Amino acid sequence: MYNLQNIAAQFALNGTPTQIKALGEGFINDTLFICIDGQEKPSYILQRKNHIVFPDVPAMMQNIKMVTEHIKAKVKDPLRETLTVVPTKDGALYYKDEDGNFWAVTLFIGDTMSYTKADTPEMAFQGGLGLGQFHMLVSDFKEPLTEVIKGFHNIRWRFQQWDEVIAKDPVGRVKDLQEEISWIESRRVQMLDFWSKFENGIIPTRVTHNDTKISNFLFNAADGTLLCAIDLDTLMSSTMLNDTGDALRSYTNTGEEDEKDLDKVSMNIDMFTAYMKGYLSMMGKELTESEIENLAFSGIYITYEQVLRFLMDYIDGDNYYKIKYPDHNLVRTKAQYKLLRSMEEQLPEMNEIVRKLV
Ligand code: ADP
Ligand code: GN1
Ligand code: MG
Repeated sequence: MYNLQNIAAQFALNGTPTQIKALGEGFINDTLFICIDGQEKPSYILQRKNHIVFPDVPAMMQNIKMVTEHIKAKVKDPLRETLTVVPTKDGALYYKDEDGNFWAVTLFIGDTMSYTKADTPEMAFQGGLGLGQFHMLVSDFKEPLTEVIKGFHNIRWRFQQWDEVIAKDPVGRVKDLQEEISWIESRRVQMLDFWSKFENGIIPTRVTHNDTKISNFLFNAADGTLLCAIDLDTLMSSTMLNDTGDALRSYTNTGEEDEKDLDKVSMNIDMFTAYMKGYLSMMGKELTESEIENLAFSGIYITYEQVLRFLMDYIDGDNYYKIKYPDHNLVRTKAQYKLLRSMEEQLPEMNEIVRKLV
């Protein structure tokens, strides 16, 4: 479909590309790896950045460049402990092809593992450490960052999109989804109340990753320790609670994000404890009281938002997320709702654990 050799040739690669093959499970971009003649392992990651989802890819790449340079100045192994953007031969951070597609290259970080699910509390602990370390590394980053996706975790903005999609009902799915829609509506006020605390400045603004599911982190293959955060497309200024929230949604789930057998889906409190232990060991002293108070709730907030986004995309006719079968977004909605219910039931216990750890 694309002339990948020609695209790769635009970048300042060290050597001649042999294989260029698809990799990864992302829902938004197309991710490939590039092998270089004479090298056994892949050397680069090539991505077609989704310019419908990210309307300003150049600004997004600039965010990534600035933040990764900031991190590189602080870590021991700058080529492994964050992404390295490989420029084009002209020195640009991306290449735009004749069809208007945007492409970017980063160094492939080898001897690593990536996962879609955490299997042990140790993995969750490592995940928490990794996010805590990422937040520490960017805590003194002061340049303004472009808001690459408008209102990404802003539930007020999401409700605006939601109301429009429901009113439009472009593929006639609303009539069969009354129960699912009520899951969203019954929590609307509660979620707006939470977001108001950020809007009012009670919860502070920081540099945040905004897409902290487990597959967006690399683990060291040798010993299972966490190496670094990747998939930096959604770097923005927001609340760190987006990041703990999305990580809890991912690391504590006993099932897959799109599990069909809902009996397999719940929040595992031991994974929660392990994740928080890791995260707070890095960031515990940095957080404000308002952030600490909302740590456990952040999982509920982002899981709720994810239920809304999957359902909204289903109602909209599946335009945003890549799907593997026709009702995939509805399956995702139901699985994430089951997780949300499980988190809601365990919220008092989660809050108690955070208090003890702090
Ligand atoms: P998407 O935006 O589509 O989610 P990601 O940037 O998360 O794409 O990449 C998808 C997968 O590719 C990751 O989960 C990881 O397994 C792998 N990957 C991405 N970048 C690198 C890298 N620099 N080094 C090694 N593996 C990577
Ligand atoms: C998308 O790109 P990827 O697969 O890492 C999405 C996240 C969702 C996630 C759900 C830019 O992440 O917000 O939480 O899918 N990214 C974007 O798994 O919308
Ligand atoms: Mg990803």
